[in-house]
Amino acid sequence: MSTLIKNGTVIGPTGPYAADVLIDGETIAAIYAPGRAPDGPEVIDATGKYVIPGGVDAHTHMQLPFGGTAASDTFDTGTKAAAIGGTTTIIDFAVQRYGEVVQDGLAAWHAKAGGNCHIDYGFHMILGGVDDDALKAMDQLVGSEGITSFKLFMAYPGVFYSDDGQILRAMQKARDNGAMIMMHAENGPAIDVLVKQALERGETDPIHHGLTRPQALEAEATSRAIWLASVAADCPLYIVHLSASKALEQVKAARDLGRNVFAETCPQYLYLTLEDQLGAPGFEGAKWVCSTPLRSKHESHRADLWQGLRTNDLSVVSTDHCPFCMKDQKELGLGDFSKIPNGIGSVEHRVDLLYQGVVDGKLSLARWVETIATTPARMFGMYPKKGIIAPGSDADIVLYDPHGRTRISVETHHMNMDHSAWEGWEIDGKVDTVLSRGEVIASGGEYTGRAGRGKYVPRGLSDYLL
Ligand code: DUC
Ligand code: ZN
Ligand code: ZN
Ligand code: ZN
Repeated sequence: MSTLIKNGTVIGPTGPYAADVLIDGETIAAIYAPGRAPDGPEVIDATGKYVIPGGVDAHTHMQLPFGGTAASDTFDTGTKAAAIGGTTTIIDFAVQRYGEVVQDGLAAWHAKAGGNCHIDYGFHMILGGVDDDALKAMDQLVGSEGITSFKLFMAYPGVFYSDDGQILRAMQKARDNGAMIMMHAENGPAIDVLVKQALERGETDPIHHGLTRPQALEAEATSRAIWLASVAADCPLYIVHLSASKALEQVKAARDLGRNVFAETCPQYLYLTLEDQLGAPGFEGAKWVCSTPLRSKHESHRADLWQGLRTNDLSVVSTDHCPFCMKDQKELGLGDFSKIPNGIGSVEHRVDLLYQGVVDGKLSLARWVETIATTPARMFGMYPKKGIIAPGSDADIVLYDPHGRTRISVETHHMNMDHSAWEGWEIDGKVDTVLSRGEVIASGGEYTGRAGRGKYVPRGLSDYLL
């Protein structure tokens, strides 16, 4: 079956251009100058709309077991919400727990996601214990499982933490097999000292989560990860959820030296602040507990992050979607902020929130599409199947209405959360129609997809390998 998306403005890597996009089955067949396409196919009229590649969210945690509970979105609820918000591919994180065989961890995540996703998905692998077996498993995952990126944690001692020796060994292996190392860069042992001291002083409410995770400990870990990667012959390194100016300075300095270092940020760090959390009554601040934490509005973090997106020192915007309800989940940390499960859910809103950056003059249209779709696809070996409107690519396409408005609220969102970190926000722009592999799965606010239609995407090596 073929479909023609007509009269729209396609946003490509070099900017906007008027074109008609012909879809044949699951892929894009051709791009025509306006009005030049042959008659025949069913037409979707995109007059007044931007035609952009479906969003690629390279960092989500559906149903992640964490903090004595599990992230509240399943692969079903979370990928449906993503789809409605214009994201047509996610890369979630399979987890190897301490002491577990890496491949067993991966199999568990395939079991959770398989048959339940509304959109296509891939996996990164979190290594919970770098040893000889895990290093061998890295080769196998890169070689035959389509998993070409491995996340390590410098934070969370006793949960996910790797020490510097383990990190170096994993980096050396990644240098050999072409994989990307993704780093949660916060100095966990130092944070744990600050947390213990705060609790001993009776500082138990949610705001102390952020206050015990100062930017120095993000910058130090970022710098250490960059230096360790240099010792591993410049293994490709991707810093996840970068939130702080001084961490960005480390990435920038490395990139200015031509180093193979990349970073992402997330909508929460571009918009929300520690003061939003501080202003919330009682335990409400728990809604904004995530790691890395929100930063103070009195420092230059948000402006610096937007600038980093413009200069490509920040390459990608992903969500780190890791939702927990207040009831029975965030509430685990009543009386002890360190027991609040960490995470904010925004997989449904990333495309819209970043479009607001275009309206506010902080990003060009091309850069918007690059940071939310094209670069994540290229960074993680899904390009050109994903992330671009081009002949041969999957017909994952969003018609975006620049004149629409989006109101974010728990009343209307589709994520399985009993609150929103963005409650009441009204922003410019609106997702109008979403196609995933040629199928219209959302249009005009109506959802028409189904669980199980999303497919696992085995990934290749990063386009950004040196
Ligand atoms: N940060 C979060 O906020 N949640 C899950 C894990 C992480 O690193
Ligand atoms: Zn992390
Ligand atoms: Zn307090
Ligand atoms: Zn994460």
